[in-house]
Amino acid sequence: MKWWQTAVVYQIYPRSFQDSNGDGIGDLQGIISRLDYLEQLGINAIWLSPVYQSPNDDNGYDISDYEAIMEEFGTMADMDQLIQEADKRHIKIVMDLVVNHTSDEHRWFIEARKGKDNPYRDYYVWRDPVAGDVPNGLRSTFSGSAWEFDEESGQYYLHLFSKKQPDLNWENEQVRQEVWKMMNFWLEKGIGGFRLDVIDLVGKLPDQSITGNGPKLHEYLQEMNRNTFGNYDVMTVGETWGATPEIAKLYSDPKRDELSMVFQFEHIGLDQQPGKDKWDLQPLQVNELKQVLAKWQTSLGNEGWNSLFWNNHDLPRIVSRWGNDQQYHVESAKMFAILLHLMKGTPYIYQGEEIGMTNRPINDISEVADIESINMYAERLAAGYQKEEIIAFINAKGRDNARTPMQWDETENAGFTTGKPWLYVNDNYKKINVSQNLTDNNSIFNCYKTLIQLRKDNPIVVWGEFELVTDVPEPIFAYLRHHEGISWLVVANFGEVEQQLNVSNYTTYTKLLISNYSKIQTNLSELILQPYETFAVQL
Ligand code: TEU
Ligand code: CA
Repeated sequence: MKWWQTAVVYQIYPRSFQDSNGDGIGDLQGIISRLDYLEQLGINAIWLSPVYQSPNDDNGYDISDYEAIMEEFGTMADMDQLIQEADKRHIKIVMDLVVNHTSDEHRWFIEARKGKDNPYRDYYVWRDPVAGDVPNGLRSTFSGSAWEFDEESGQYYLHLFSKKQPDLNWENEQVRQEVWKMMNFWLEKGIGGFRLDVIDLVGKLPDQSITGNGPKLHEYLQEMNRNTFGNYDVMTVGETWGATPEIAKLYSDPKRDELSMVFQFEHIGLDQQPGKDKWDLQPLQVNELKQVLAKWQTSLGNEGWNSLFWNNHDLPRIVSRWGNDQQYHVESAKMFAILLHLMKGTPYIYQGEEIGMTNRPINDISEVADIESINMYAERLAAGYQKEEIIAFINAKGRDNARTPMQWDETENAGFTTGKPWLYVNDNYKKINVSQNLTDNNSIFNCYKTLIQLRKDNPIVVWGEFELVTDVPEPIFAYLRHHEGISWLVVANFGEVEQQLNVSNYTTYTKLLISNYSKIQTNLSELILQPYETFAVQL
């Protein structure tokens, strides 16, 4: 058994969590001041989005020095203090490791750019023009070609994200050595592990237009494990878009000595038109969601470990996306919490999720901060889309939705800052905030807290076998967990109309574990479920 199998992780996006000095930007001292709150919630680890030195073209995911802290966030002394203060509360700090690319302002790239003979040239991916144009059709996730022309040397460099995020050349052994050295610098500080940004891309073969899951990917990860965290009791979670259960086993089978687990995104893409971009939506089919999540729950066995999440800093808020953030705000937020937290795997809570923070719609592109949305807007405008249409895409899927400042209380700027926040605060902060959640026994926060406690107290939550209940109407998501002769049943009504059903011939139960309605179900063979009604019982 590993500590991270029983843990609950909380993701902090530092820029938007808590400002301590009134400059409108969240910082490390701000996080330290909120550790008691996180301890009260009951989480065991914090995944800290990047805090390294960065020109912030992509909010810290463009790193110019891996061993320095972004000035706006504080100092290395603040970082050391955060690790210590978290440790006092039995909370580990998991660092974000962004090593598919650096910033173009990183010393390595500044050198590399000086010319073909520079010793750092080969740290990055350079190619000659083909017929006076880009080497091939590879596209950047942030719109446009993935190749940027460098006038001085007459070559192109590869950037799968922004042009200020040149891709590192992992085939160069020196690059790998530099990365291991940097990782050990952090491990020696006593961190709790790493979340590995777009790690599926590091084995890329750009000439063959292969980006994800390249042939040497797992070789590199085994080398990384041996040279760095393999020697520590830490957790590692890889961000792997496009992973199937078979691929996830390659990463997380304990026998292979790679990672603890991966983030898979199959469920997250279900409302996207197949083969199209993230902006091109289709309605979610609850049956598909059930199938996909059940498949992941049952297919890893002992050859892998699941991560469980609905939200992160790249995704719209789940309560706005697949729930109802108005009439059934509390009910649907709790439904997502209960459904996910009673599954098998390590749950991740994204800041503000535990109080039901919602998307914040915009009216005009001038309100947008995120490079992904800004670039997409320009590209689709040029392609003939209407402004209103593109704004609707951004309101549905834009990353700023999840990045608005944390709503702490009903004072100005939601208690996030005494200055001008770097990104607008959601207008609903007077209603949706931490202080309100802490005073209300039936709050979303208290639902999360109860779920975390259930996980701590009941091995069935961590280890139990998962079984999907299939003989139910489409909007009902029901499953069983089984462990050492005990069974739990979780039932959720994903819809906004009342549902009548009986589940799997059960009539009674022995214990009600959690529910999001105050009226309690007594007879399992005659259930009448209200909109988003969700409960869990021990049979
Ligand atoms: O995200 C990877 C990634 O592919 C995202 O950009 C994703 O495609 C998009 O947001 C879908 O909604 C990671 C980080 O989580 C993200 O914040 C970074 O921008 C990106 O890598 C580059 O480092
Ligand atoms: Ca600040």
